[in-house]
Amino acid sequence: KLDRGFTLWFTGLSGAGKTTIAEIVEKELRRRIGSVEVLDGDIVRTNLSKGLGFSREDRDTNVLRIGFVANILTRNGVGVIVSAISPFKEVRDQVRHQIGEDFVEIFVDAPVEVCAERDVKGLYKKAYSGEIPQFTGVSDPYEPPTAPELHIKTNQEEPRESAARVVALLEEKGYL
Ligand code: GGZ
Repeated sequence: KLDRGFTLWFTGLSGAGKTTIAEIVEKELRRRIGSVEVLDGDIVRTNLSKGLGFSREDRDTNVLRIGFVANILTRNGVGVIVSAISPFKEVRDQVRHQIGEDFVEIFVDAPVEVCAERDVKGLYKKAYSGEIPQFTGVSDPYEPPTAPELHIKTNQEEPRESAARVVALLEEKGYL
């Protein structure tokens, strides 16, 4: 069991690799600690944030809801893994402030060209054609973190290496 909870907050473009890395980290954490919860933006949008769109206001609402739940869980000794684009710095910092020192921000960074090249779900094609408006990195802003606890460049290392660096950081911080 954990003495202290934490929130690992993965931020970055669609297709940068947030969910892939988060899934590997989740497996490792489940092996090592009792209580782990995952909050993925894509999934939260089908329940807690159902009906929200992609305006700045709706994205901020979505991110604050995720932050609210993450905070409650963190205070109760859970290891929380969030993966959400969370493109706006101001609201990410608001969540950081709420959760305090147990907030661990991880910038999952890949150039938009690389994400568009991967185009796992075919969303970039639709974004560039205009079929999907307000698409982050294409027709909507992404504000990178200025001082993340970890900066991962997914076009320069494998998901397993990235996940190992996340776990090492948690060890360093005394969570594991
Ligand atoms: C960005 C979009 C958009 C637009 C649909 N912009 O990579 P995905 O596909 O599977 O996950 C993305 C998800 C974005 O949800 P988040 O909750 O992470 O976003 S935010 O933090 O900004 O609230 C993407 C898909 O939905 N998607 N339309 N216009 N991503």
